[in-house]
Amino acid sequence: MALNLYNITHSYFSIIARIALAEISIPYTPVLVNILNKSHPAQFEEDYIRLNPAGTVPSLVGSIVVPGEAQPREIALTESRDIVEWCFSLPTAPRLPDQVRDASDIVMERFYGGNWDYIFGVGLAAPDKEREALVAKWRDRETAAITKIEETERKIAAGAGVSDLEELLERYRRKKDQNAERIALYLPSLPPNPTAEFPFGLDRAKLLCSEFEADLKAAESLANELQPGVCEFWFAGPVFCPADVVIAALLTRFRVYGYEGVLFGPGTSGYPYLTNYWARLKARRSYINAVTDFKMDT
Ligand SMILES: N[C@@H](CCC(=O)N[C@@H](CS)C(=O)NCC(=O)O)C(=O)O
Repeated sequence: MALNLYNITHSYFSIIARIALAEISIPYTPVLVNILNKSHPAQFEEDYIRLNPAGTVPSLVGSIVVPGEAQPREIALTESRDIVEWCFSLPTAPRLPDQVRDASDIVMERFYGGNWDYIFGVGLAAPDKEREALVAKWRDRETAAITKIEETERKIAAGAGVSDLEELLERYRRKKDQNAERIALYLPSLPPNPTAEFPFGLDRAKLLCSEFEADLKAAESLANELQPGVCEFWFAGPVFCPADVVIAALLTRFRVYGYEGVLFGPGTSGYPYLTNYWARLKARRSYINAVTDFKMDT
């Protein structure tokens, strides 16, 4: 068995996994998990939740022949961050200078740590017109979880001889609770109640762009320090690294939400470093392969 990437085209975290895999030229078969199917969300299917206890995409599962290793490596990675780190840890990945690795780790921690969802996820994804859609999606997932909980409880009561039913039940309950927590946490501050610290939609995107502009200036300095005369730099210095993968996915979000023209279009010069960086990201082979040209058999 080779590697299967369970994912869906437009999911943020799936994009992260695909860019990382493409960047290190790791072959894989994309397998669709239709998390958007309202009546039968595929992340709730028993076989999928057995594979990924959190019932989320992406998951990277299978085996891979790694140069220099006698046996194929078996992997089952169910967190996008783990997938990125794993790709960049392979012997075929470029070696990252320590300072680049450190700078990249800081970006990764900002992106994934603590309240990432609030800063990079929901807050960005919730301009006024999306509020209802977002809430409806959470409610649909809650309903799906309840349906699966009831179905699994019935199977257990009927004495169905499947050994992992209790474990599956626990996973469905966790999914239901997570959804409820999300709704309780985010609903009160969704538009029309943004705060100055956490504005929504385009204002949030602008706040992030200002931060990224400063990050890129620092990356340019580091690139010049490590490789004097280097003409290209990435998010954490002279080498493309995990930080670039997550920022590429985030900037793709900006595009999906229609912010690209306002932020980076002709005549706008608010973020010259970021505008230039984004153009280079989009022209990169891994981005074209994983995002622009990505197609999956359904
Ligand atoms: N921590 C996970 C988060 C993955 C995640 O939330 N994926 C979303 C799609 S972008 C998902 O599968 N949502 C479906 C659900 O939560 O039921 C990772 O980084 O891989």
